[in-house]
Amino acid sequence: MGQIFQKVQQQFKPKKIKLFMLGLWCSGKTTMLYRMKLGQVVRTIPTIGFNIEEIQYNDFVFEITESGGGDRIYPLFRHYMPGKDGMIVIVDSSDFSYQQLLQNTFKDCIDKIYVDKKIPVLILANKSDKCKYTDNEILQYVGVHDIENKIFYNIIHTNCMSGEGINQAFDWLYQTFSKQ
Ligand SMILES: Nc1nc2c(ncn2[C@@H]2O[C@H](COP(=O)(O)OP(=O)(O)OP(=O)(O)O)[C@@H](O)[C@H]2O)c(=O)[nH]1
Ligand SMILES: [Mg+2]
Repeated sequence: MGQIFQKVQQQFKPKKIKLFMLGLWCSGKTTMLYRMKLGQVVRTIPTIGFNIEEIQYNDFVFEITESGGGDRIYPLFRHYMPGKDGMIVIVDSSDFSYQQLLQNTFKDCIDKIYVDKKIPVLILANKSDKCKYTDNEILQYVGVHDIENKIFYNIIHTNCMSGEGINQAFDWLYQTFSKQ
């Protein structure tokens, strides 16, 4: 009886998906994390250390980690990756500075967990209210084309202030991880 109860409980237990949210300084990581968690805009200061939150969506719990840093810290981001199921890459779509740093960090993070199965990566073209670039330019800035054989990706335009794109982002994550 206990075993049956345990099995039933297991079936209704939300599935936990662990994601690392990568982005350069001021791209809107912390604002996005709390917009996703609380549905409201929080006032942020540059993050020292990291934030981690669990967000329930249907029968999934997305555990999202995002970290502050700087050019000397980003190369260490790969150490956040073990145990992660996928990534969210958040881009300030009005500012394409430090492309090499972003691309190197992104590639290192993917290499840290890639074995033989494509890793789901959701690219959030954030600050869509100020966006100056096409989807293809944003994907090129992030460097997806260099690692296309290792990732399964999508791009969604978001605006943390209005909430644009956030439901779509959850839908994509849900659908993607439901198939795994
Ligand atoms: N216009 C606009 N501003 C945004 C948007 N998202 C975030 N911001 C602003 O961008 C600034 C930086 O946001 P943060 O969330 O602190 O950025 P971060 O990536 O966590 O920065 P670090 O912690 O320094 O790495 C803040 O002033 C936010 O209010 C957006 O969609 N549109
Ligand atoms: Mg922050």
